[in-house]
Amino acid sequence: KPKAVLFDLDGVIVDTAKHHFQAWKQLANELGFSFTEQDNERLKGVSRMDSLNILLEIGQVTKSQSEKEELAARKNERYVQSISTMDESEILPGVISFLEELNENHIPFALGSASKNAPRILKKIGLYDQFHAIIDGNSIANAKPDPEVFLKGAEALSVNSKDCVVFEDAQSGIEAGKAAGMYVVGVGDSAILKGANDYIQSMEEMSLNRLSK
Ligand code: G16
Ligand code: MG
Repeated sequence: KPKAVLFDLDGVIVDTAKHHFQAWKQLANELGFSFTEQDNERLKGVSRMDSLNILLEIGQVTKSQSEKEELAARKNERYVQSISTMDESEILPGVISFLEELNENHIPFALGSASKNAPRILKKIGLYDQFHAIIDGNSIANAKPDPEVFLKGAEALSVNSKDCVVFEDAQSGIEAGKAAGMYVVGVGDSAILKGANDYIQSMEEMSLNRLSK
């Protein structure tokens, strides 16, 4: 049984990838190139500025630092606009009942997200007060696959890394969890996500009983 659980946000608790995708796609189109859903896979779990750098590389476009800051801000404004109507109906299946099971068993849980918008999103879906700690893009210096986000989560919950379970839908996040010395559950396809300890297609498949085995 784990002593603490760390959740990624985008792709695990809520599906924000589609909103990120639309905002990045619009930016790419304005810069004169196309951006596909397959391209978008490379941005999952990656910080905003690193995502922009990947996008510019795909379009083979070079920009100065100040131009990049303007482009990242423009993308974020649209993203924030697009998630403004989000509510609890967008919480992914199985999340609420698993959080209830953790509460019943007095197992604390924290958020470990690359997103600077994480607190805003948690408030929108009504889960902000549930988390015992929130480590997000504002609280870390090193983005996933660096383990910092999850190490800080374990520290905030006063639990050893080896007693933590991480839920992640991105390759960079799985690597971050493994580098932190944690047990990592990949949410998604094991053919795409490499190196996790266990795989589920959705949180509906998760239970403390499964983790105890
Ligand atoms: C998320 C997404 C990424 C996004 C990043 C930064 O991370 O998966 O696609 O680029 O946050 O988001 P923002 O621009 O809101 O700061 P995670 O770690 O929650 O999956
Ligand atoms: Mg994610």
